[in-house]
Amino acid sequence: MIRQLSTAAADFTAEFERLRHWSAETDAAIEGRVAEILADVQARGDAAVLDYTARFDRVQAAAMADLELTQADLQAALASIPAAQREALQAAARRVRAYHERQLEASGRSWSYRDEDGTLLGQKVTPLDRVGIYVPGGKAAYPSSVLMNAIPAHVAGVPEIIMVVPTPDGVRNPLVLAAAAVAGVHRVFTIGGAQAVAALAYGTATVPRVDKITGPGNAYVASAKKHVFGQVGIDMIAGPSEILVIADGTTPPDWVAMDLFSQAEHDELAQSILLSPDADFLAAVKASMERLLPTLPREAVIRASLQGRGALIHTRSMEEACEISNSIAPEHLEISAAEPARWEPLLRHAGAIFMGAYTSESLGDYCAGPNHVLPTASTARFSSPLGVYDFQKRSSLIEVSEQGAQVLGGIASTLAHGEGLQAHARAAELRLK
Ligand code: HSO
Ligand code: ZN
Repeated sequence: MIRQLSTAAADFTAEFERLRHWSAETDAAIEGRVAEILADVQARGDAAVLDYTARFDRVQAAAMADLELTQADLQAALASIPAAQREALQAAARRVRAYHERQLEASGRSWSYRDEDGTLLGQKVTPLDRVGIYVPGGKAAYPSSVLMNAIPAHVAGVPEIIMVVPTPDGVRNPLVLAAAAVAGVHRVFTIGGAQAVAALAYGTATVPRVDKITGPGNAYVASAKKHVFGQVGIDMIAGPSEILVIADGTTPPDWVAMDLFSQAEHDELAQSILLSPDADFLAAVKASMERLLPTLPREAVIRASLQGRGALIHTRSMEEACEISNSIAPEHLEISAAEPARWEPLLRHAGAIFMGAYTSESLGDYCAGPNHVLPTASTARFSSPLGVYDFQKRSSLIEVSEQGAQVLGGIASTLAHGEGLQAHARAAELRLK
């Protein structure tokens, strides 16, 4: 069901490299199709979006306005779902909001100072004017992802959050719409695919052009986001989900087995890896996996994921497990150990670090508070979770005093002459007394 490796084995490096390799093969056919759709929406606007929505989602509408939901629709969806679901969405939203409000306070505020000449220098932080959130329609329609995208935008102060969500055959997902109500989404259009990304990126008569598009999607959506990047901002192109667990052998094996399954059940291409220096524990987890897997409805997806990209790795030590984890830079990293704080300083690259036996990754997916939109495919080496900062931008502020102009003018003038730029030099010199 899952390969077993040992760092002490002679073939470990080769086996490990094979495990690490994953290519998001870009399908030329998809790229070409997406380029056509984008160009068509850019040229024909609403009419093109309506045509594609009729063709791909089998939803006929006379006008784009008919594909926009009202706040009353969202509230009706919220009222329609079971009370337990509604309360869980609200509880999750409160925690996610509280976390992102801390993020805003810690790193999302403007600052400035005056130097010794009275010159003011600073950084002004402003929210984006308008953002678009893509929500997939089919099997990957996660209400939790609506919260994770919209709440940081809301906390950042974005005044217009526009969600697009396809409704194949006109079927709406009430949980997704309820989550949009809870998260404070301002407008919702029931469109999807590359045509929805194009509508958000270029704007149409009905869909306003946004400044940034976030949210997951299928290969067409991912390709469309790549194409429009530059015209608008995008969050990231997320790959399949990944979990890496480092265990010291003190966690119940069933817990670890289920945590590995939890990401494997997202996708046949998801990756689940367990590292432990305790061989008996690895065997116990393997036994748990064999016993528990047949009890899960998504058994087939999990099995394919584990067979394809999963591994149980016996390491020489916890330190070595941490090194291997750093070389993978996983999206989710569980340090399932009695003293997680002892190992945490050794962990440098991960989208999110879950510490201790009680911290199942799934709690982070829904309601712990931090964002579940995380860097995948080793990009945690250089990128961060989706956050308030993704919905803000920074402007530098400079106000030079008369005295400051005397000091800076000399420096700037000298450097400008060095670059052969007379107007620059004279602009600085004119202000010298
Ligand atoms: N683990 C997924 C997020 C998610 N899980 C949504 C359940 N629902 C990506 O990190
Ligand atoms: Zn998940």
